[in-house]
Amino acid sequence: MNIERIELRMIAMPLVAPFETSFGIERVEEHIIVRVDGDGVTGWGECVASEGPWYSYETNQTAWHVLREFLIPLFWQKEIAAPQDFPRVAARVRGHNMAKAGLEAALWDWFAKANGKSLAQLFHRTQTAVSPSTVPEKITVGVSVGLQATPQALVEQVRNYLAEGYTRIKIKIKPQHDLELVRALRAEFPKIRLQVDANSAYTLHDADIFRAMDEFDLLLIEQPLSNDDIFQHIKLQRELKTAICLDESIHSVDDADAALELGACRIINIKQGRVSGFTEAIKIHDLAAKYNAPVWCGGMLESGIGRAANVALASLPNFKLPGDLSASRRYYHTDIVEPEFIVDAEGKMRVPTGPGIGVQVMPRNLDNVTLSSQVFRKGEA
Ligand code: OSB
Ligand code: MG
Repeated sequence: MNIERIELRMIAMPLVAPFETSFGIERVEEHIIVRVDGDGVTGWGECVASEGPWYSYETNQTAWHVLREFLIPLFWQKEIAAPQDFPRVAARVRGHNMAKAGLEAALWDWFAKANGKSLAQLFHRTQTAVSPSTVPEKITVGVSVGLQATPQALVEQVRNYLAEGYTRIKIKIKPQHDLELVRALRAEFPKIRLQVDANSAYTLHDADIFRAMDEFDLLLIEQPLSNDDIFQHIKLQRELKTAICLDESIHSVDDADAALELGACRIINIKQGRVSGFTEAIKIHDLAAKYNAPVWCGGMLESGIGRAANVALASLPNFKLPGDLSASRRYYHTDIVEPEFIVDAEGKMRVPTGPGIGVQVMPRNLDNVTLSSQVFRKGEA
């Protein structure tokens, strides 16, 4: 891969509405955008770390530091032929999966464009769960709804999303704001596809709460217990009819193997950033298929750059459940790519077909949200 220039940009994009989870409230999304250039081709990637170490230990500052001081210099040192080779180079750095994934994503976009393929086509060629697999025109998507001031406000918010076409609703829960929310939603919408996400806010002492959820026919319960845990989730899953889905606990295909074989979960939320990139994400997708375990694509409130690549990933055959991939306007008034992502009346989203991420980065829009930037050139480090 003949890349000569890498640019990092810190961007800040105000959300259309605050997004509250058990670990805090986000009002403005700060992410790092990675741009790689070579042979007249530009690749874009988004690093999904955020301002604070709340969802994971990584922050934008640690990701920038690890990219600048370690990952970019390692990348210049080792010649690689394809994005799948990057994890071997990056493995010298322990952890910092989001930093790794940000650069890998830009390499995937660059490589796909250099080969005149869409990311979805490339991912389909890479996966081994079903072969050969073909890229669908559209995928079914869902929406992740943050904690609201009251159960009534949540019901109204969900009603609006259902009216927009979404056919799968995920709500955030936290201690004292759990069963009553599920009960209120089920009273109003008995048939919808509904799931909950606790973002690690509970312990095994709360098992009764999750046992009580069994009667509400949820698709899954996402990450109820501690963020790196497998063992306690095994104990909880044994007690429940409802499937546990792990998010925060899965950092690699090896974690996924342990969790699925030991029964810590039956479903996995795949976020490329959390697992160090699309290469590892596809490995988890393939492994889960061997266990007959469905996966779905998580989101980190990405801009259109990250969303485009996630939609391509979510088009793979074992993404059997709708992902947290919502319309651009659910997150931002103005995105940095065109065209914006839209959800149709059936709750589906088009998979981009153009080269690479298949959407155009708008330079003016990007400049408008850029807080700082730094350029790195081959031979300079
Ligand atoms: O746990 O899935 C999560 C957003 C930030 C951090 C963690 C999570 C989320 C979401 C939003 O649920 C999903 C989206 O991008 O729509
Ligand atoms: Mg989650």
